[in-house]
Amino acid sequence: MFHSHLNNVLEAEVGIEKNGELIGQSKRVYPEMNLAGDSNGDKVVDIHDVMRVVAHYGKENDKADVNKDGVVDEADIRFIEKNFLEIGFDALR
Ligand SMILES: [Ca+2]
Ligand SMILES: [Ca+2]
Repeated sequence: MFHSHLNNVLEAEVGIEKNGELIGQSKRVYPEMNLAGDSNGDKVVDIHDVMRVVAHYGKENDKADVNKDGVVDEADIRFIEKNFLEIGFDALR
């Protein structure tokens, strides 16, 4: 692994072999979007992120401000709700 490179690794099959024939397949992955809501940076969107947003609700807090609009509010809760229990590729499993 090189320094300054991201550690994220995603293994994905982009084609399936069926009866000796390769069948194409495409997958779209949006790691950044999938992890919107991870306010504590542990690569998992869960109750701890909700608690952080609630603790800073109505205030300025860079980490709890998921959508980076300058205030911690309902919109940030919605991001967590949307991605609840999403796990990052580089999360400890
Ligand atoms: Ca988290
Ligand atoms: Ca916000």
